[in-house]
Amino acid sequence: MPIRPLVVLPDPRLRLKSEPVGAVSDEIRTLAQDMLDTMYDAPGVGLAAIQIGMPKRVITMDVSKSETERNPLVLINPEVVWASEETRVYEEGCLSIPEYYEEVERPERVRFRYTTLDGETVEADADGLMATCVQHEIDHLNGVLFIDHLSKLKRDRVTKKFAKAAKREGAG
Ligand code: K1U
Ligand code: ZN
Repeated sequence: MPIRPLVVLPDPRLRLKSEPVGAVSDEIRTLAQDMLDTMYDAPGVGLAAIQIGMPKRVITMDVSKSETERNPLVLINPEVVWASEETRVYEEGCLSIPEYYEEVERPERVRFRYTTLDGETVEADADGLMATCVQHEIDHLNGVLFIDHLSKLKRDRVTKKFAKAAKREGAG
């Protein structure tokens, strides 16, 4: 299955609001498989479709600790339906902002609803890395990046660094 190139900051596609998926078609099944392959190859624990240039509300995740046993998840049209008042801080990374990590505060636990590849609507509860990851990925579907949760100073610094690198590569 093809590994797709990752969309990286400052690509404006990362700021798009992704479109809801209607019926689960073969096109969506292929997209989900390509996303899983791309996520495992990166490697990452999550991926949103826009990170491979597809503005559709699809995310993949695998937060299992084991390197030998995979637990792939495909979430279509995911939404948070409840979030705890308690928060936790976790050092996040993003495949679209390579090699940059910062602590982000988010709700500690969430309940989320999504459609499966079988077209079933389900709800699930998450805590720990799973809760952090599903919120990070749903943010991507709304054009929000984890750096938007940081101070303006930090956000501006990293944005400028990636803009400069892109300009150098373009000139190169
Ligand atoms: O959406 C993305 O950019 C993927 C991102 C998801 C994420 C990471 C950490 C906290 C919240 C969301 C990543 O997967 S970055 C890579 C990463 O965290 C990782 C890579 C290999 C092993 C373990 C973690
Ligand atoms: Zn990300």
